[in-house]
Amino acid sequence: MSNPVKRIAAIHDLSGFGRSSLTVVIPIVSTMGIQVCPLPTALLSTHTSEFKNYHMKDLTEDMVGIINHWQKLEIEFDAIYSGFLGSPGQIKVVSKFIKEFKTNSNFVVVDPVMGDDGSTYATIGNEMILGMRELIKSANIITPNLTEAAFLLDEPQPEKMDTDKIKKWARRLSEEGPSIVIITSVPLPDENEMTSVIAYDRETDRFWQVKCTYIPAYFPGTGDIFTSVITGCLLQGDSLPIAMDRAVQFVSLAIHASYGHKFPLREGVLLERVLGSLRNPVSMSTFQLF
Ligand code: PXL
Repeated sequence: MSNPVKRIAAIHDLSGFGRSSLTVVIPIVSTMGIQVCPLPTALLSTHTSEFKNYHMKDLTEDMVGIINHWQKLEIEFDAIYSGFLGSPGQIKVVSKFIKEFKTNSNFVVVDPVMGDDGSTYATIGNEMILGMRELIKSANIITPNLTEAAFLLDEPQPEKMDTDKIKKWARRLSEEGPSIVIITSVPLPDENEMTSVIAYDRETDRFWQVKCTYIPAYFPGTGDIFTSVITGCLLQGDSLPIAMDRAVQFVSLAIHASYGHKFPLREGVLLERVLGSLRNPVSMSTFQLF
């Protein structure tokens, strides 16, 4: 019997303040009509970007207890979606969870949350990077930003990106396991005011690109917002390029709705002001074959 509404397991931290991870994943995926079952990886007072002296508790042991109970209940998920992980040891727990809950009819999205803008987040060391390189092997879809793609491929952080190089990177990441690789924050060589998202779909051997205006403001949590919308769209039956378009448009809308206000960027985008737009049908798309 299929679930009356689609259901995902969401493996992310719960950061109380700052609009990232579970505090954005749950409202976004729920608004898109999909049930979210959180498997929290860590409990934090805030996310780790631009906040100091935050409280953090690793929840690896609790994860094992939750997974054991879910197995006894024989819960089935339509997708498994992981993001920020609390410690290297936890990556093994997540891999085991994926092995046990992956079926022929669901899919696994791994957002290899490790850093942005050329550097890692405060809690991400070399062991976490090595662990993420392993974890992406069990994913169907991965959504690194350009910084994370470089860490996954053990490449130096790029200053510039050309079409050939980004295509090679996406193919190489796909060879590790995921059949769909979506890379965000890819600069465009000749267009300074624009940025882009590119995707490679191994089954069709096609590349897709969505361009958008670059806004010079770093709001933490936008990567989580992006991948939450992608996951929701694919579960709703959208094609990959339409899912990319909707995710780019939603993140852009959230940033635009926030940018003109005067509040610290570290508090994240004003998600609550734009969440309802996820219920609108797709009315515009700008994707291109690439
Ligand atoms: O948005 C990614 C993210 C998730 N979780 C925690 C973070 C960050 C980014 O800073 O610190 C705890």
